[in-house]
Amino acid sequence: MSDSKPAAAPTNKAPAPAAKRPTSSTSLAPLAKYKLVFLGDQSVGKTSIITRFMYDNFDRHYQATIGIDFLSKTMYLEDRTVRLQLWDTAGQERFRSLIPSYIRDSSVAVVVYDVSNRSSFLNTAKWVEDVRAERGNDVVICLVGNKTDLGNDKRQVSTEEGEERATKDGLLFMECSAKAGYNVKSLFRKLATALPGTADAANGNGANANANSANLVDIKLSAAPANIDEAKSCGC
Ligand SMILES: Nc1nc2c(ncn2[C@@H]2O[C@H](COP(=O)(O)OP(=O)(O)OP(=O)(O)O)[C@@H](O)[C@H]2O)c(=O)[nH]1
Ligand SMILES: [Mg+2]
Repeated sequence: MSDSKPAAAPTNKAPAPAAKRPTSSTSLAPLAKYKLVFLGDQSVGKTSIITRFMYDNFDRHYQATIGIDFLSKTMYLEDRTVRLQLWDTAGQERFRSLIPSYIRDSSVAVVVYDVSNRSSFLNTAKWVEDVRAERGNDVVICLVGNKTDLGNDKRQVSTEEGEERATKDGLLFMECSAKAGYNVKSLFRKLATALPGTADAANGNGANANANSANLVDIKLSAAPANIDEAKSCGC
């Protein structure tokens, strides 16, 4: 039995010199960081999408984001590992002046609307305009219709209309439900796939670079089939 092996006797031997230990310079390579900013009207579900992705849970009680929240997550993709820095902005009008500097510093903008609220969809034009004004075409923009769980009777924006709008404006498109956990992981996989190949721009030292590292949370995503979250039932 393996536990019959005698315990190692205490020794006064000095540890092997560091120079003789195996080293791997590649393991010290910095992780590519990408900044993603979440935009959209009040209450469309920006925080809920992020919370579903980070912690796989959902809170049906609305707690408005005050100012800007920051979270970070490491994603293990097939060919590389990336750290996503998620900037969750407040949809409330009174915080609007804070947002441009976060857009300026992000390589991805996620513009969210509520499929049961037509005006939130129409207002995405303004959010996309704000992103283009700060970043031109040097940015990935994804249009996201949230709250698909509400069903067709509550819907005010069809999937086709959302898709059409995204195609016309050169945006990625996805519908999801933070509540049901539908398409949320797929959304982040889509965003990760669309990230620029180099992290240089995203590693810049702009207005957002001084985020408190105490807020960083690394969660390992296990490899999952593309549609794993689509079949998940609502756990709320
Ligand atoms: N039915 C349904 N409700 C949702 C969904 N996502 C969010 N909600 C609810 O919508 C409300 C607003 O969600 P939040 O995630 O706080 O919205 P937000 O966009 O972050 O709002 P601000 O921080 O004010 O900009 C909350 O009551 C959520 O529970 C969803 O997918 N389906
Ligand atoms: Mg919020």
